[in-house]
Amino acid sequence: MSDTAGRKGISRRGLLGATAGGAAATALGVPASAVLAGLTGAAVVGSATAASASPEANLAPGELDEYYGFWSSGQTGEMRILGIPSMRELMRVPVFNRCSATGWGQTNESLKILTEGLTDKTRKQLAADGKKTHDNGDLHHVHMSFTEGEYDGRYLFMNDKANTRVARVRCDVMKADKIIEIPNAKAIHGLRPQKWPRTNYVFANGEDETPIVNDGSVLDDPSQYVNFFTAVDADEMVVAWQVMVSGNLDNTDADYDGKYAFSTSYNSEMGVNLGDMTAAEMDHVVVFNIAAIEAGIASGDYTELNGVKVIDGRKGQNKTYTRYVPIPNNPHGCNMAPDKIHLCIGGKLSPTVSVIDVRKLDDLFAKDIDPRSVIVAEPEVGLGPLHTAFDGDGNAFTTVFLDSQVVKWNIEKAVRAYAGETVDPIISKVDVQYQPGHNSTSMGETLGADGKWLISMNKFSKDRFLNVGPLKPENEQLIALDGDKMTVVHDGPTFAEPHDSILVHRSVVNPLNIWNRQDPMWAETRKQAEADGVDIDDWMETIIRDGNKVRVYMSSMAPTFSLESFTVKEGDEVTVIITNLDDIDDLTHGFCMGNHGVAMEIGPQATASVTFTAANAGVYWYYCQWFCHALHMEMRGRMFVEPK
Ligand code: K7E
Ligand code: CUA
Ligand code: CA
Repeated sequence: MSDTAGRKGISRRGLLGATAGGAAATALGVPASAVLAGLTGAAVVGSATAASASPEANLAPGELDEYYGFWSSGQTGEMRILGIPSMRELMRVPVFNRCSATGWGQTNESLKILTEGLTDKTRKQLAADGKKTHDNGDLHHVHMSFTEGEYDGRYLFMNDKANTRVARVRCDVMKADKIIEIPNAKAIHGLRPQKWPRTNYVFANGEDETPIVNDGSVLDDPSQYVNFFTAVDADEMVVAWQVMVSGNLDNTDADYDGKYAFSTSYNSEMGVNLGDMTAAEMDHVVVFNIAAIEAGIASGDYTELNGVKVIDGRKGQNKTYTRYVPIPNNPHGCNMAPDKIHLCIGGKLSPTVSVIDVRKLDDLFAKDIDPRSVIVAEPEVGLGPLHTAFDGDGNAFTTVFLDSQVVKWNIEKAVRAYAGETVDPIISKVDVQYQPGHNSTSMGETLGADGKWLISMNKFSKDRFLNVGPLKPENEQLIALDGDKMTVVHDGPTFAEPHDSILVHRSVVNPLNIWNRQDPMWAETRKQAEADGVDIDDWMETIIRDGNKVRVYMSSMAPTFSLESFTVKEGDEVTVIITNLDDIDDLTHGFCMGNHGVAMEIGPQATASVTFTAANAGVYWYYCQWFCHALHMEMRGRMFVEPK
C-alpha cells in the first residue's frame, strides 16, 4: 500500500511550496492554478448568471431563510448563526471569547459558566496573570445534538483548540450553558456528537502530544508523549472517559449505529517538527470500539489520571478497544456518510479520499483481519483533499485545497472502481475562491441529508473583495446543487475564521423570544437575592451593604432604570444586579458603568449581574447601551462614590 501512496502522493516539497514556504508562493498567495481557476470562475459565474441559475438563493427583504447555519469562528472564539440561503449573518454567540456587547466573560452569570469547568492547574495559570478565565479561544467545530441520526434541536457542542475546552450552547436561548476544560489532553480539535441512539457522548480529539504525566519530569522526550481521545457525557458535561492513543488526533466522527467513533491522525510518527510529521507515507485512522471501552471502564481496566478514567488504546496494547487503519498521507477530514456505511477520510498529502465500510469493522475487532481490508474505495479527487460533505443520493463533495475546487463524486462508483471496474466516480468539479477547508451540505451530516445547498469555506479571498489592508477577510461561498451541476451563487467575506458550519433546517430549531424567569442562567444570583430578602422577579430598588461589598438591585423597564442613582464608598466591591422587566420581543436593555470597563446585556425577562470595584471617589454615570426606546439616551443614572 505504501507503494500506491507514494505513487499517488503529493511530494512534501510540493505542499510546502504551495502553502507555506517559497518566495514565489508567498508572493502569489495561492498557486498559479488556483489563480487561473479563480479568474475563470469569476468570468463565467457573474452574479447575474448565478442569480438566474438558482433564483431561490435570493430572498426578498423580510423573507425568512429555510436553514439555520451554525458557524464556528476559529480564532475569534465565538459561534455565529447565519441564514441559508441568504448568507445573512443573524447572530454572534460569544463562547470562549470576551464580548463587549453582551458582557460575556464579565457578568457573574457568564463567569460562572466560564470558570466552573477549569482544572486547578489552569486556575493557577490564570491567577498568575490576575485573571479568572481565558479570554480567547479557537473554535473550529460546531455540531448539534442528535437523536437517532437526526438533529434534535437541543444543544450545539463546540471545541476550543487554544485552551483545550468543550462548550455546549443551549438552542432555546442560544447561549452557552456549560464550558469544560478537558484534563490530560492538549488542544481539543476534532469534535463530534454521537449520532445513535442519541448524543450520550461528545467525542473530542486531543491534537497536541505531551508526556502522560505532564508535570515537568519529562520534557524533550517525545517517546514518552501520548494523545488522548475524550468522550464527554453530553447531558452532564463531564468527562466520561478517555482513551490514550498512539499518534496525534485531528478530526473525528461517529457512525450511525452507535458502535464506533473514528479519528484521523496526521502525526502517527509522533514527530515534533514538520519533517518528522510528514515522514511516513501512511498515517492512520483510529477506530474506537465504544461498547468495548465502556466494558473496560466497568471492569476496572483503566488508570485514573487527573480524575479521569483512562483506557490504554495505544498501538500494540489491548486490541479490543482500538484499531489502527493505515491511511495515506497526513489525512485530515473524517466524515460519515448518511448511507450509514461509508466513512470518508480526506488524504491531504495524498490526492485520495479513503473510504471505510463500517460494516467491516466488527470483523476488524473480532477476527483481526488486515486493517486495510476495511477500505472499499480510494478515489483520486484532486490535490489536497480535506473535508467531505454529502447529499442524500449517495454522492460526496470533497474540498481540494491545492486545486481550489469542490469535487462531486459518487460513492458507489468509487467502490466499484476500487474493485477493478472501469468506471469514473468523479461527477463534476467547481472552482472556489480560494483554497477551501471545510464544506457543508444542507442537513448533510444527518440521515436527513437533502442535497440542496453546499457551503465552501475558503481560507483566502485575495482579489475577490475591496482591499482592506494586509489582513484580508476569508470567503465562504454558497453553491447551489442542481442535478450534477454545482453553481457558486454567493460570495461572502467573513472575519476570522469561518472554519466549519452545519446547515440545519429551520423546523428543527425553535428558540424562545423572551427568557423564562426561572431560567437556571441566574440561579446563583437568585439564591443571593433570596438571602438578601430581594425578589428579583419584581421591581427592585434595594441596596445591600455587606462589609465592603455592596449589592445594588435594580430593574429596567424602557426607558428607565429603577434606580436613578446609588451611593457606595471608595474601594467598595460593587455588584449591580438587574432584572429586565420588559416582556416584549426584542426589547433588550444594557448596563454600562462609565469609565469602569463594565457593560452587559439584559434580555427581555432576564436577570444579569456584574461586579467591579469603585476605586475612585466621584460621580459616574451608568447608561443603557442597547438601543431600546426613543428615550434610550435618557436611560441613565449616577453612581456616587464617596471618599473614604
Ligand atoms: Cu476542521 Cu482546519 Cu480545525 Cu479542516 S480542521 S480545514
Ligand atoms: Cu434601555 Cu437602551
Ligand atoms: Ca504523518
